Amino acid sequence: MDVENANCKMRVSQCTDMEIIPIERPLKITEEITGLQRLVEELHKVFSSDHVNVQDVQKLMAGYKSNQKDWKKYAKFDRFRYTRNLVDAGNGAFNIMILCWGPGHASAIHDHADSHCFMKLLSGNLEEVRYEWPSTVESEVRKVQNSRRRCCSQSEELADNMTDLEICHNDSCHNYGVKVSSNQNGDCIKYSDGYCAEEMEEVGRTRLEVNDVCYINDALGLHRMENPSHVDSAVSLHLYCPPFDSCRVFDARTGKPTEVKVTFWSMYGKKMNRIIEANAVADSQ
Ligand code: CSS
Ligand code: FE2
Repeated sequence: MDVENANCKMRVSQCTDMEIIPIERPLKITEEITGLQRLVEELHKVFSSDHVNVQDVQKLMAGYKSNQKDWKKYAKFDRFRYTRNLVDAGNGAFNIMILCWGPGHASAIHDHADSHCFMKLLSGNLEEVRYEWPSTVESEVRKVQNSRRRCCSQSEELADNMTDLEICHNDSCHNYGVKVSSNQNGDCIKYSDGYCAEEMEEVGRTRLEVNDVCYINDALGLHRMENPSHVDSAVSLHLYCPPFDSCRVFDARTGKPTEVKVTFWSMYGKKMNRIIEANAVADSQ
């Protein structure tokens, strides 16, 4: 099974047979779906079954042709940073939301909390920048892969050959005695809080055009999104399954992760003032 047939009803780390074949090219429109409302209805139908192929979700999202009339009630901007605006809570199986990016707005480098992330550009321009995981940080998916490897004597060799890791010799570092990838001098650099720093490696850039759909999960890497325009805003449609309310962001210079809560700027077209209010609206849906 490859990524396209992976079951996105399940967390990425639980997709047992998923081969990591990145779907790099943004997907273009094939079959047309009229209106965002129809798209949401179709997604509900697909997600009512136990197995949902990644590719089926991509195709549905690609089939919707962006029309501002459909989504402008959700497109609420902030001057200072990008906003997340909930469109539909997918009966608990997925979240669909509209993200609004002012000129120059960008996300931090982040993971996707072991969920599947689908993204479609609705207006403007967005650039996706991909990164490798820092070797000092483990994703759920890597933990599961490693524990499967350890149980399988045949693959013992594979685990050792995976990367050229060095043992950290900093005895006050939390990675002491652990294999980490070293910098060019073969050192594991220690910062004041004892964290072994490792500059994050950019591995690719993709410029999205309106209506393009792309996909990422933690097995494929990390990314950050950026609106490269200093003049125009951008709007994107995101589907996450299973939904998540926190993820990790990473410092590009050191690879250090920080767990952050993700919140909604508006829900169902209504601006949120406080988190308490957001919970009240969610409960009433
Ligand atoms: N994952 C980010 C947006 S880029 S996919 C978020 O949900 O805020
Ligand atoms: Fe993301």
